[in-house]
Amino acid sequence: MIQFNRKTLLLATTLMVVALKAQVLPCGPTPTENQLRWQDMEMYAFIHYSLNTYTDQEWGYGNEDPMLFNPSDLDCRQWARVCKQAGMKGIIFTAKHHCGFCMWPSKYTDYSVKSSPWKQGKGDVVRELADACREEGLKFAVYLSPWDRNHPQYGHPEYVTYFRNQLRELLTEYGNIFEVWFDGANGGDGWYGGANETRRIDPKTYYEWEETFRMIRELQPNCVIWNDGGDRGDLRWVGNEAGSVGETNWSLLNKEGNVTGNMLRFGLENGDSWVAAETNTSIRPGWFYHETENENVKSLSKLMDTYYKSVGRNSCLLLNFPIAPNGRIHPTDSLRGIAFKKMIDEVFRTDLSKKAKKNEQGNTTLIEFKRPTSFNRFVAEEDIRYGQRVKEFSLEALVDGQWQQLKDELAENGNGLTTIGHRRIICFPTVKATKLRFTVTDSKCTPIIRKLGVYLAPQISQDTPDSGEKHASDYYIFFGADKMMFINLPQEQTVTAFRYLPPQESRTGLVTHYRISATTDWNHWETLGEGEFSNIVNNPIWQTVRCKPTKAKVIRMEGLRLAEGERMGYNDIEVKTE
Ligand code: FUL
Repeated sequence: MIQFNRKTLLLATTLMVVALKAQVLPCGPTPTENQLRWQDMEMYAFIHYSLNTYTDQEWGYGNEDPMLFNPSDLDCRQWARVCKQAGMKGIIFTAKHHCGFCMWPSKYTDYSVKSSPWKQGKGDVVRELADACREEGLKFAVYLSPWDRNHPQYGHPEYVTYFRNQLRELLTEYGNIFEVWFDGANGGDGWYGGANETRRIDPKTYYEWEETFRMIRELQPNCVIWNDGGDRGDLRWVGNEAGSVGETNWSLLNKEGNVTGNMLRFGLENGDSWVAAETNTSIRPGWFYHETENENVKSLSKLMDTYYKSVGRNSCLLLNFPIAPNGRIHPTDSLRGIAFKKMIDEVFRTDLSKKAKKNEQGNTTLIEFKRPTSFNRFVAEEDIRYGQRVKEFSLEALVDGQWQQLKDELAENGNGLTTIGHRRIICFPTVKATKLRFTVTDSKCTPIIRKLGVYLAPQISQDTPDSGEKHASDYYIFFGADKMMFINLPQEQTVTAFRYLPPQESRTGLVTHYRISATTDWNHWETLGEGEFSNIVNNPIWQTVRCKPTKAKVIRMEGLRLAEGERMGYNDIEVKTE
């Protein structure tokens, strides 16, 4: 194993670089310069903001009125400042979400900020944010939804030209773009210029990605491509929006062929292409702002858990901050984001191995502390320029003269001591040890470890309750049919909202399209709401259907469409009353 020596760091680094250049051959696929630069960013922000912010939706249908876009206090500098202080190195902005509304005055459509009252139609949110990012020293990137529920020609070849024209605007008029994000979501139905119909496309062929990728490489040669569902981009999704990639995480996939859920989560050990994992999640349950979620901003512990399960697992973290209707990041979110960064700094302030003696023999490094030392975090990094090599390692601490095997307490599978890549952080209960032994037990080629570190993370003693929601329903719930359930309230009440938490373990029984009705006499039913639970498959969080205050004794929920299976399911139900 080759390890950099801190005492002769400069000399060693120079020699090492020379030596590596001279002798070290790449082991399997290696990252491009763009992928390396991207991986070093480690954390950057997502910002979701669109007409959805004003309609309290996650997915707009495409017919929402641009007049709704009229923030009183839109301040992109506030977004950039918050993101910077939260440790984010850049911002990816939803220039266009699935509803098709453009946050910049695109030449190619009127469905944009130019048809809104905000700044008398003269505003450009993309411009303001790109400028604010540059002022704060942040990088800037765009999310351009391929699915467009507004566009009349969506599903036809003309739309692909439109999509590329828009992309060209974004890639040529707003300076350097570090990433483009092409979401794979496509629920089929939409407004489509008034057609109000379902349009099915094949994401692999319809968008003709090859040509689009060529254009991106030409216009923004330093940009990385995130693409879900079409041609393989530079980065991959991790298969969930909950904020964790697998503890085993290879930055590899095959160029051709289908990508399964397991491949997204763990990568592919013998994949032929470098496709690193980007972990995306929101600081709140939803991607867009909903007032009902103000109490559910992720706790500090949850954010730290997310950090360990993303950056600490050879991935980058893309953390979303939704914009509130006034045009700013809500104070709870900004304070939590900043606390998150402070906590990361606190945990990794002092590398306890720096004052210890490091001894290397073959694939083993022995760290000898001067005196018994308490620690609970271990960090290892490979020099991924030469490929990802380590398959498995062991970690042992000498406590009171006895060697103890350490393991990753956050691992979902096994002991978690598998791949390393750009950075692996292992969390375990505090041990007080005199020695720590790290051994690479299996690797593809000779491991190149560029850094090892040992830390003592403080306990988070005072924390806000987790973003977990209460499971408090004591209603009597029963099924009238496979796709129809009844909720019997203890007494007649005035209902203002209905909430549904879908099954959490699988997609079976998960309701994507619903109708909710209420009755006081089992005879006359009043519809409280009907529609789609957008993005419920990828992000199975609580769904809220608000309604005009309605008297009810029994509520009926119909599962008009299920993600999978024949019988609707639920994890919890809540009814809000006056
Ligand atoms: C998903 C989209 O459907 C969501 O609305 C959100 O933009 C998220 C980041 O990706 O798949």
